[in-house]
Amino acid sequence: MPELSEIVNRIRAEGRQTESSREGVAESRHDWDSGEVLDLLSQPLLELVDAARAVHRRYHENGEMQLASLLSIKTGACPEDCKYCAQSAHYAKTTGLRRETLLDVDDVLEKAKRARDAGASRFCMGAAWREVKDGEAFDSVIAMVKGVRALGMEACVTLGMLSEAQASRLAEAGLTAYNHNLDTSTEFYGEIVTTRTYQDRLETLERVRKAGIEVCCGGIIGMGETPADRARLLQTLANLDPHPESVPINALVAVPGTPLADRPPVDPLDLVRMVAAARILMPLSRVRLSAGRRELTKEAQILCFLAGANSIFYGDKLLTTANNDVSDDLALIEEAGLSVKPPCPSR
Ligand code: SAM
Ligand code: DTB
Ligand code: SF4
Repeated sequence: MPELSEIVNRIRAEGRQTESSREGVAESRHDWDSGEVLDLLSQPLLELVDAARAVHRRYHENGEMQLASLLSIKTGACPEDCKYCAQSAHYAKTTGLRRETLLDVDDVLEKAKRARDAGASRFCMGAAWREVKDGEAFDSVIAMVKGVRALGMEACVTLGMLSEAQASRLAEAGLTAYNHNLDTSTEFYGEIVTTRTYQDRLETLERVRKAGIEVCCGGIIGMGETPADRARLLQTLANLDPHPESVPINALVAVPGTPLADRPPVDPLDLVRMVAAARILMPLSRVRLSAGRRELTKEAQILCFLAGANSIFYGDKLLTTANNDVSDDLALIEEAGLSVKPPCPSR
């Protein structure tokens, strides 16, 4: 007779599926129609959370929370007109945001090291660019990616649109993931951004995928979209094949001076619904509870974790706005009985 502990260990090992193993996931589909997704989002809350929890336990049994630190490496004066964004040049007069030049590589790596020492396993660098231009600045970003990887962290960048050749250079530098959000539904997109199209976004995502870089793609709620728009965003994400490896779910941070400054706050339970639906639709993806977390109570955050969020932005700043306090975050993770995902040098 085997020891009880052996049996328990064996059951655990059998039940455990790593996030990189994408075989045999019964729930993994890429043919959702928008009605199905809207039905899912509209389920009674506890039933939706229950269903998401079941998927989450099946594929993310280890209760690990990814801590991703975010740094704006190039702030402000962006030529795009995204209505939610503090960094658009179009609203600079009213936001008063100062334009900054690209940070030095050493400065960025020092910040990455500090984030790693505080427990972050991923370092995400954002630039307020419409697209990447070849030259000195992109060479510096390549050096930042190599440096972050050398620290044993996952590296993510979000730099706007990319060419195939630029995606390949990032892949060669060891970039783990590229963040490029679809933000909302294709139908509502034109109300939020007029300087590029949804198709432009999808094409960059294809180039990222083709270069062998993980895709980080999600959206924002609270911009005036309807439940149907939220469903369409989730449908588009879930029908990408393969699914994005990470899916950031942001609640609008209503930045004074932007056209969306006066939007009413998001109902935290709507965030729970988005997280739960994303978990069900993309069982293996890392669902990141992203911007807007500062407005949530501990209880609302824990409900999001229960519904399948297994990543957060960690550090006192997002790009230009404040984020939750790091010691509060660590206390919350401990209180919820979760553990912090260790760095994974092989990725
Ligand atoms: N310029 C690049 C781009 O647009 O892809 C990278 C930086 S951009 C700030 C990254 C993402 O942050 C946006 O796509 C959007 O989803 C999110 N974001 C920006 N401002 C936000 C805000 N005020 N509230 C919530 N999410 C926001
Ligand atoms: C994402 O989905 N959210 C992050 C990251 N990707 C780059 C950005 C949030 C920005 C929040 C507003 C700000 O700090 O300016
Ligand atoms: Fe520029 Fe990105 Fe902000 Fe849009 S979201 S204005 S592209 S920095």
